[in-house]
Amino acid sequence: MFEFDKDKFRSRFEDVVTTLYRIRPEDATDEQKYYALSAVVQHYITRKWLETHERFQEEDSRKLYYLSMEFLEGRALGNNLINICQDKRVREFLDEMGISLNTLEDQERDPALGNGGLGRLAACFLDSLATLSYPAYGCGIRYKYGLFRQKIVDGFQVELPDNWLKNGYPFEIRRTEYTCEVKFGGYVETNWDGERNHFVLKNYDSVQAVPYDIPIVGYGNDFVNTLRVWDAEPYESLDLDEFQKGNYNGAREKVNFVNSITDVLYPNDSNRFGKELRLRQQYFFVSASVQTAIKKYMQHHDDIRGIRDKIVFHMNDTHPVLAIPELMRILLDEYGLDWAEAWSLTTSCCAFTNHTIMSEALEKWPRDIMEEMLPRIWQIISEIDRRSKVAIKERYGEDQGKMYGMAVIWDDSVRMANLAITGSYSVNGVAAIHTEILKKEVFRDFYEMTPEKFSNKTNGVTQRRFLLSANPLLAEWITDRIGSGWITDLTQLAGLKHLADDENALKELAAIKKKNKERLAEYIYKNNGILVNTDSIFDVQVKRLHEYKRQLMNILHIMHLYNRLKDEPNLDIVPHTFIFGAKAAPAYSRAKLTIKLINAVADVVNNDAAIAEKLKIVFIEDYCVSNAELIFPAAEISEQISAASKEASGTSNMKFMMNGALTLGTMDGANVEIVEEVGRENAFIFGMSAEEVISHEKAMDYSPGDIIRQDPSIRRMLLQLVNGFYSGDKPELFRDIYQSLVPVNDQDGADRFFILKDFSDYIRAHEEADRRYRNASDWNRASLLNIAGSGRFSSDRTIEDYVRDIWHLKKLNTRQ
Ligand code: 26W
Repeated sequence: MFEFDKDKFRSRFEDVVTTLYRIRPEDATDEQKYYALSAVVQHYITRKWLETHERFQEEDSRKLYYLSMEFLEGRALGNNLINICQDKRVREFLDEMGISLNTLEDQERDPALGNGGLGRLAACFLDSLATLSYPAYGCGIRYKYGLFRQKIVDGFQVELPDNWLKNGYPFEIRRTEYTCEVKFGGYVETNWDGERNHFVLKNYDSVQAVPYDIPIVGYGNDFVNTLRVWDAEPYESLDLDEFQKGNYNGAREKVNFVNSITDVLYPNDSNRFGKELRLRQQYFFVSASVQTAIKKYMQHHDDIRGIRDKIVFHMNDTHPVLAIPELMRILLDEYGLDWAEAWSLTTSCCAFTNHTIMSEALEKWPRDIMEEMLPRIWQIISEIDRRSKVAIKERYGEDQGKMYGMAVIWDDSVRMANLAITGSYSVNGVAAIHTEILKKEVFRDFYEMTPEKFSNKTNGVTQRRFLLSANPLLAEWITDRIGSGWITDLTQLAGLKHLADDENALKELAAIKKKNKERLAEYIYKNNGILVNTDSIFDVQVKRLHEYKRQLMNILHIMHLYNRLKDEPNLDIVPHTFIFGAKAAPAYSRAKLTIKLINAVADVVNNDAAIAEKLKIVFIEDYCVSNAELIFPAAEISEQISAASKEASGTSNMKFMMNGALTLGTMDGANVEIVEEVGRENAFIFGMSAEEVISHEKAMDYSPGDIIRQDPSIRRMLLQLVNGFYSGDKPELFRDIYQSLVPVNDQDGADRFFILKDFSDYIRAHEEADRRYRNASDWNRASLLNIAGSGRFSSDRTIEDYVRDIWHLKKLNTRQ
């Protein structure tokens, strides 16, 4: 195993400081030292990266192209040092130079090229693919601005641009030699050559797709895969004619138009929006990725038909689904295959994962936008639609229901999920209950027609980042007890189960949790100016703000508890610190209002001396991957409280579990499988089941009217939303939230996500947690059993499932 040599490391580090900044090392700022250290690490990584790719060629291995609009990677320096197993040595070397590695790591801006679950899952997958030595490429977009930075101003979310590339990103390499052309607009000319039609795009706009490669380092195996993110550049950086005419804006117009394609990540994570630029982003990176994959293949092969054995394109939700018609275009128009052969190749190379059942998230693109922007792609989609309708008719005759259910084009809009399933050999959900809902509800017709395509692949998360790196105290404790095998085989955590009755071990575990709570308390004091009691229960809900995730139910419960405390100041509850972290899509006003409500309640409760510190509420600003790594190790209760059937899987639930927090949640998404692993006695489960929720939705027979009428404490709590209790001289501020819950009549669909229906059971679950927490060894025992039971939720297991059933990749062992 290679090891950094102290002196070599020091001289290289100091050389780089001087080379990059023409200053003496001792004069460098922390940020400059961060860049220099990153360059030293990148220097080492690129050699292994090159070797890995030379092996790819030699082995002619089957490769995965994971197409995703989002990769929420988080900081790279610390993770890369850990994965090349040099973190401890480098920390020592720097210590001797009077430099703190943590301080340098804190200089790095999170590459926040994603919104939430889908983007972070893609990042965990890349870490596992590299650690398991599978040849794979992440394919995405190099957004100049990632997910907005969140500032809380007077309790309200304010969005700030995330100019993460301001001072450059030390782990990317611009690969100009792989630049390719992406065509937009124009029209299709059809030429008959006596035998077949040739489709030629004319009068189109060309955009240069320039790739930037980011190394994805495997843990301890010197295996380095590539995340390739594409940037859009104009062929002409200035329109001289316009310039000569003095039309300076005109001269830059085209340039700006092209550059804007990759300017910014759309900050919506569960509701579509028909913005043309979004479609342009989707086609841009998909076309560049598919073209390059085919070009790379044909450099080492002479028969395009062999791609079925050597290439698999995996589509991370519907956003990259234009890969299907794009591959068809290349096979038909550039390789002259006939439709049947091209289709058979395409459908054997494409696979699709669905991540949500929320109807508002299922993408549909109007014909006019698609046809004008992508005339050839539109033609191919139309032909795919025509042929699939013929097949459906052959199979089911004049069954309009089936036709409507599976049509790719309907009412002049392209249903991207139907295109995905029609054009893929594999379709999977991301947790057992979610996949069952896809089969029985959302994609029922497709499942009936092609059941063999469907499978479940329960999500997972990488323990390298979310345990080894985020929670070094626990990682060391585990390694001391069962060795370090868990780092690449998390199922070995089961070896901790026998400690469940070892009081001494449980005390050590509690001490580690306490230290992590103190670390988070320090962060909260620094950023929020709030002093939290580290002997209180740390009860955490961190995820995107969305009504179906029911952060509103969480804050309503706190309001309800506060009312009880005001009525009975001596109410015997364990001191509680409720911690929230959540970004709301900028256009999602009710989500933003919920953030304001959480902060408004916090202001009142946190400044109420009468309740004697029994309750504290903290809203962590700008929730992202790097502060998440501080939060999971400190948590004791993991709030996973979505209305059952709505959360496809969840992944924060897994990160909390492997850090010893107990799940308080509904039987939704992967919570179901977490409970299967640890038993209901080591979690706090409440609320309706997915079946109950779905049947109420179908019957449209739920209204919270009775619940409100029968429970004065509920009425009191709801009235506080509109009587100024939390909004002072703006009593109407939270009216919209009040109206979303309180029906005008029993048919108006109030309380869409059944908050009031599940409320009393939610209170019961919290009271049970309060009771259990008082018995420290019982709690620590449950905490240990959650850690020990988390093995299944490693993304390594998930990747092995995908490889076994869908991708059929072979490991490529580099180490000689
Ligand atoms: C069109 C706008 C848009 C953007 C992103 C719609 C939908 C999305 C994503 C699919 C939303 C998302 O992140 N889904 C989450 O994916 C996680 C990874 O599988 C799951 O764990 C979460 O349950 C799911 O909400």
